[in-house]
This record gives sequence, C-alpha cells and structure tokens, in this order.
Amino acid sequence: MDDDLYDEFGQFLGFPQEFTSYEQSSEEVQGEAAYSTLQGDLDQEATDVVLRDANGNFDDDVEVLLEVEDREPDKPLVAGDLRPKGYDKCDKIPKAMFDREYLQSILAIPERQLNVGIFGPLHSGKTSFADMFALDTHHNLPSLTKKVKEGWLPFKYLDQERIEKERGVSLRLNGMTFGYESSRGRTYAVTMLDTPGHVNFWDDVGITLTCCQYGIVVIDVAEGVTSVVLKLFKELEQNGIEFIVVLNKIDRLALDLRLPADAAYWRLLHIVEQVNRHTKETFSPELGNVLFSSTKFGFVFSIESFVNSFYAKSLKDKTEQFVARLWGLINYWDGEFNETEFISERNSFFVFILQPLYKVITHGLSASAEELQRVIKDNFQVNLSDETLSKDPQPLLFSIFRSIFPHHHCVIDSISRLRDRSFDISANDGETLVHVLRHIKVNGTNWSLCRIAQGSLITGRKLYIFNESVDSIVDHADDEYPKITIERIALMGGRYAYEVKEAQQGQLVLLKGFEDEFTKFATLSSTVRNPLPPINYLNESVFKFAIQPQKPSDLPRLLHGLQLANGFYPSLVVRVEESGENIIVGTGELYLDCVMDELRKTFCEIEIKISQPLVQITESCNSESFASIPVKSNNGIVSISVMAEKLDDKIVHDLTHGEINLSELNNVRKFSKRLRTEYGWDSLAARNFWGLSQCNVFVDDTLPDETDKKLLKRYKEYILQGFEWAVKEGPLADERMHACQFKLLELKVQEDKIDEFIPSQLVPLTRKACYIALMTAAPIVMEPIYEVDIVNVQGTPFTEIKAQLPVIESIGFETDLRTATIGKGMCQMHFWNKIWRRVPGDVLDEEAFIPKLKPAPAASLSRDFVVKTRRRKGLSESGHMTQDGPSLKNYIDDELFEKLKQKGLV
Ligand SMILES: Nc1nc2c(ncn2[C@@H]2O[C@H](COP(=O)(O)OP(=O)(O)OP(=O)(O)O)[C@@H](O)[C@H]2O)c(=O)[nH]1
Ligand SMILES: [Mg+2]
Repeated sequence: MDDDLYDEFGQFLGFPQEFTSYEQSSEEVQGEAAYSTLQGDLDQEATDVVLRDANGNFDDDVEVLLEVEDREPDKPLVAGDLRPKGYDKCDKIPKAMFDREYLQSILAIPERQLNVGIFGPLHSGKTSFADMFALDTHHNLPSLTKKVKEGWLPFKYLDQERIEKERGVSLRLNGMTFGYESSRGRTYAVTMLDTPGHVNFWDDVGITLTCCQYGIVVIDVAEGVTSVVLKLFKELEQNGIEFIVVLNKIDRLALDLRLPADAAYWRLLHIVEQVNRHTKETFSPELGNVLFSSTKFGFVFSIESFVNSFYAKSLKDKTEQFVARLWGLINYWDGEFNETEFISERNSFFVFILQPLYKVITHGLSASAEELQRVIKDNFQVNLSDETLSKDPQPLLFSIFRSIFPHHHCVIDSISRLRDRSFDISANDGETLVHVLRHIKVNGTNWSLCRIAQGSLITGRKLYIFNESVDSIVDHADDEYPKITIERIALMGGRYAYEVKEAQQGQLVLLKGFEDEFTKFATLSSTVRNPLPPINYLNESVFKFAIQPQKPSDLPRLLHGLQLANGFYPSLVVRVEESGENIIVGTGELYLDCVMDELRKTFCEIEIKISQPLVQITESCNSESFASIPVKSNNGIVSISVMAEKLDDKIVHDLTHGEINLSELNNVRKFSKRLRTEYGWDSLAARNFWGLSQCNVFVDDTLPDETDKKLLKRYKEYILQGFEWAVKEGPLADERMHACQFKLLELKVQEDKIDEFIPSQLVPLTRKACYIALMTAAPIVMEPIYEVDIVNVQGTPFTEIKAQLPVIESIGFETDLRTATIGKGMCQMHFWNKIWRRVPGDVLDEEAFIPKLKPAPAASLSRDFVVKTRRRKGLSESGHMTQDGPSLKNYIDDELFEKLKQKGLV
C-alpha cells in the first residue's frame, strides 16, 4: 500500500495530480485515449482564446474575439469513423417504369422539374399518397410484401428508418425522384418530399418549405381543417409556395363515419369553404386545385380526371362546361343543371361522382359477384376478373379501385398548373450555389440532401463550404475557407439512391463527400460569398434532458453518438454545461424519446442514464429599472448606463408569430415608421431603434446635449455586440432573455484620454450594464407554454379543443389523454407561437422556502427554477446544495448595494 495515498486513519486521499500509472481496464484505456484526443483539441483551442476580466483591459495589439454562441467544432469530437453502421451497404436499384436516361434529360429542363413537398397533419395519409406514385413507377420495390400488394397493409415506402417502421409514424423527411406523365402525355421529372405530420418533427417541414417549389396539403376528410392545417397554409403562403389540396380518406365518409351520400357531400363542401376562408387563393375542385383521394384504396382523382375517364365519350366537346357544373349547389334533374339552395340527392357532384363511388363501396361489401360486376361495368366501364371478385372485401375494394383509377396523372396536371415559386436567393452570374439542407440516411448510407440553387454539378467538382458556424464573410481571402469535393451525386429513390454523374439547377439531390464538414446545414459555392440564411425549423426546442453514460468510460462513445444525433435531428440542441453535464434539448417528448432510442440502439450503442425532463427557461423583467447605475471601465475612461423595461406585448406577439419579418429590419426607416404607427412608439424612440436580438430590443435613449452622438455612432457596433451577448446569457441563470427592452441612457468617454480607449472594451461593459439594468427591473423567469390541439379521431361530431399547457406539465399528457378517451382523443402540442409565461414567485427572494425532495410552493417557484438551473450549470458559487441564487450584489460594489438595501430597493 502506498502510504502517501492514505491518511493516518487509512482513508483514501485521492491520487496526486501527476499520478497516472494506476491500472486501467482495456475499455477505460480506449475510452481515455479518445477522451485525451478530445482534451487535446480543447487544449489547442484554449491556447487561442484570450482571457480577460469583465471590464476588459487590453494591450493595443490584442485582437478581441467575441463569441456569443458556441461554435460548431471544426473537427469531429472523436477521432475515427463518424459514419453510422452499414455505411457503404450496396443499394439495390429496383427497376423503374420510366426511362432513367430520359429522366436525366428532362431534369435539365427547368419547366419540367416539379419539386413537390407533401404536407399535412398527423396520419392524414401523406406517406400513403407518395406510395401510390412509388408503386406506379417501380417494378418490385424492396419490402413490397404480398399483404401490401393486396391492400391489407399500408406500404409506407418512404418511412424507411427502423424507428419509423416500429412506431408507425413518419419521423424524417424522405423523397423520391421519378418520371411521371400528365394526362396529356407530357413527362415531368417529379421529386416528391414526404414530411412528418407529428408537430415535434416539423423541423423537416421547415426544411421542405425551404427547398420545394410546390406543395400538396393532404387533409383527412373526417378531421377537416384543423389548426395544424391552418398553420401549414400560413407557412406555405409566407414562403410563396403555391399548393393543391387533397381531400384524403374519402372512404372514411362511408365506412367509418357512415354518412349518407348527401351528408358526405355537405362535409366536403364545408371543408373546401374552410380552406377558402383561410387562404388567399381560391380553391375549388372544378378549378383543379382540390383533389379527392383514398390512399388506402390507392386512388386519387380530380373532377376533370373523373369526367375525362368516365363521361368524356358521351360529352364530346362539352367536357369543360360539364366539369364547371359539378361542384357547388347545382342540381341535375331530367338532363338539366339548375342552381339550388339545398344539398339533396339530385346534386350534380353527388349524382355523377359520389354516388358511383358509394355504389362501389356498398356493393363491394355486400353485393353478389354478378351484381358487383354489373355496377362496375355500368358506372366505370371496367370488367372485373373472377380472381378479383373472389377476394375478401378489403383487397376486393383495393383491386376494384386500382382497376378503375390505374394512374394518378391528375396530380401532375394540377401541380404543373401552379405558379413556380421564385426563390429569394441572390447569386452572382456564373456562380454555382448549392443549399445543403440536412444529413439524410438512405438504406444505411449517409448522404447530404441538397438543392442546387444555381449552376450545375458534376462529380469531382470542388466547391467552398460555409457551414452553420459561418455567419457572414468578413474578408474575401479565398484561401481561408475550406473546399470540398463532390464525390458522388444521386437522385432520391426513397429506400435507394440512384447515382448519376451530374445534376442541374433547381434539382433536389443527394451529395456525398462532405458529411463531416457540417452539422445542420451549409452552403456550397464556387466563390467566396455570404452563406444562405439559416433554415427556419418552425418549432423551438424547449424540452430537455441531462444525460450521461451508465459506465463513465463510455463517455467518448456518447459524445460521438451525440454528434451524429445532432446532425440527423435538425432542431436538436446538444450542449455541455460548465458542470460537465450533457444536455439535449428537443421540441417535445416524442422527439427526445426518438433521439434517446437512436442513441442507445444506433448512434452509440451504450446504456445511457437520463435525468428528469426539464424545460428551457428564459429571463425577463416585469417593470422599469428603478435606478440608472453607470458601469465604469477599470481605467475609468468610459462609463455607460443602460435601463431595462418590459417590451410591449404587441411587438412580442408579432415577433413570435412571424408578423414582423426580420428582413424588415434592413430598412431602418420603414421599420421605425412601423414602430410609430403600429406600436405607438414616440418618433424619437422609433428613430433611435438600434437592434433586435431574440425578441429583445435595444434603443438609443441618450439626449443630444448629454452624449456625443457622433461618438455613439462610432461605437454603436460594439454596444450592440454587448447587448446581443447579454441577451444570449442572462444574469439569472445564464439562460437567454425574452421580451426585454434596453435603453442606452448615457455613454461617457473622458475626452483627454480618448486615445487610450479601446472600443472593444464596450462589449463586456455593455453586457454588464444590461445585466444591472435587468436586475434592477424586477427580474422574472418565464417558462414555455405548449399550445395543445386536441381532436377526436373517431366518430362524429368532429370536435377540436384548443388548450395551453406548461411544457413542464406536458410529460405523459398525450398518453393520459389517449387512455382516458379510450384512444379517441389525440393531441398535438406545439410551440410555434413561442408563448412564454411568467413563473410565479420572486426570483431574487433569498428567503424563499425551497423544500428538499418536494415540489416548491407557488411563491418560491421561480427561485426554485433558477437555483436549480444554476446548480446544474455549475454557476452556484457556494457549493452544490446551497440555495445560492442571482443577486445584484455580484454586479455592483458593496457600498452601493448596502445603500440600495437600506432604502429597501433590493
Ligand atoms: N381509411 C383510410 N385510412 C387511411 C387512408 N390513407 C391512409 N390511411 C391510414 O392512415 C394511417 C396513416 O397513414 P400514413 O400514410 O402513414 O399517414 P401520414 O400522413 O404519412 O402519417 P405521418 O407521416 O405519421 O403523419 C395508416 O394507418 C393508414 O392505413 C385512407 O385513404 N383511408
Ligand atoms: Mg408519413
């Protein structure tokens, strides 16, 4: 026994710092080797960082680098292969019904490219809709079982991941490129992107909105237009994407809801009316932008396609007039069409379309084979084989509908009529510009999904890459930015990737060769340029867990897995707190559950411990700063004072609801006019609006005779940097601020010593001034609130209940709801509108009672939130278990603090 390691009572003292030669298991050795690589990287970085005190005294030759956000690591955190298992599995390419060479040639013609996003609420049938095209364009797709072929089971070809198949829900976007004809025989190169319907996974909806030209909104007719659909309409319109509406699951009207045909028609009319009430364009079936489908039975039609297939022969050249009379309150009786006020069994849509469909369904379920044969022949001029007629009802209906509606040209007709989206991207002439949208795994291989915004690509091409850590290009020294080589290019095929040598402008393609160079998104370009704007993921991640490996030696594997998860889950935030805890933040319970599942089973294959669910909090204030306390630099040359107040509710609402477009801020004049007219700001304040960061505003409120405005203009950039830094990490618990307005009251610089003044000192000074301003303005903490849309998925009447629920309370709510309603109630909880609500209690109350191992009473709740967050982050100065919280004392001198205390202000 080494005596130096134990005290006189035999208690182990711990290894001295330099002690390294204790025995380790081989696993630990491996783990530590990787960890030391990581540590090596960090140490290297540490030598590049300039440490400074809060008030900043720098020598002249010191360059100040301000990082307001953690950068993405330049290199992989863990050395070795970052690619997931099965990386280079050979893709089996199924035989396509279209000519792949011909498809390549059409892809070069911009007007023939249709990049379409399929959107819709949960389980409205989006993936089944894409299935119809997958089946119609391929021979023997992989995993096409007999049960799927016969129509017993949905195929869900684009749900290719294990986790999607297991859970029966789409969790990632996936797509396929194929050639498909319109009804006039013109072939189009269609790229269909299927998006998830679950709101937790709407980051992929955001990505699809960024890259697609057209949209298809799939609505379940039994549910109608829910708030999720309305949100989709809004987003599509805001992005300038024209779309068509598909009223899906029309079989449910007869089979599930058992509506008589006239009531079913009323329901369809009502949905179209609701669509029109909430959209700018006019939608109507006779215009061809509303289609009807039952993806379960594999058919889709428009009024026009229905008429062309079954009535055109007898109509000769009157098809158009006939189509125009098949929607709305128009009756058909005795060979004539007449307008009416009521829906009845004489309604034209009912007579010519709904009734024949209803007949197929009712006869398919109950009529004799001969009778069924006759009905189908009379109405649709289709002969059914004996084999078809002998099937069970479900596959029988599936076969009948497939024979009646063998193709889906009407979808291509409708989409090709839409106005092409104009992408708001500025690129120089001759430049090749590629938007890298996300990592995507196809059949186990990791690719990057990209949209070619300008130019064309060939394999072997070298391009500059600007990943998410590059905000803007400051100088144009070309050799400073990394270049990558496009190693492989492929077209999406759902569960396979079809490799090609080149790709053209506008195409959505898979690229390979730079997967390790970005995490979420990137820009590839042939020139050094500013990167494309970040992708709007719609939801904000507010739900989090702290995680750690079951075995400490597995830490490097966890870090490696987290890095993969970070790439594959666009809105996942992964960070390491100062206390060493690994935190993952996602959009909701299902999102994080899927991340954990993939971490455990795919990304790192280790056991992981997780903490209780936590939520993101924000810091704000509830009143005006009670005093203006100037902050002086150490050398006394400069002093700055700032005050804080609550930001006007209407601006907060408009900012969080996307009513204020951030691009508006570029036109300062126009924006200050809006502040005056819409938000009632006085003209001085509106004119002196300086900046906005994460729903916080900075205004110059100095008086011209007190502050030198010229000087202020010179230092504006530094002051704004200080403000942005402050709002990213607030004084209460290092969390971001929300809904605060900061006003600059004074900036004083000693004239005689102005040469000694280094402007970058203003950055930490402004940050400190903002902290003091917040601490003196009745600081509060805010918690996120989910908006909950509850629908009854079975039966009528269909109802939708809207509610709000604190995110912290939402854990298990969905399961409880389903249990309590025996599966009939379903809910979607989302944070699109970014509602933050004050947590009760005084956050600065040092006497607040926080019981151990019990929920805190309401009056101590905000103190409890903050103290626990500080502890977890390692911000608590006086040890782990103390109730050390935020205090103004940390930012001002003791004397002043005592004075304020005596006056009862703190
Ligand atoms: N009755 C009926 N059910 C359908 C129809 N289309 C799809 N379904 C069922 O609806 C469920 C969801 O179908 P999906 O195609 O996965 O729907 P989705 O919109 O892709 O779902 P998510 O992507 O998970 O939101 C499946 O159980 C399908 O069998 C339809 O036309 N009629
Ligand atoms: Mg789906």
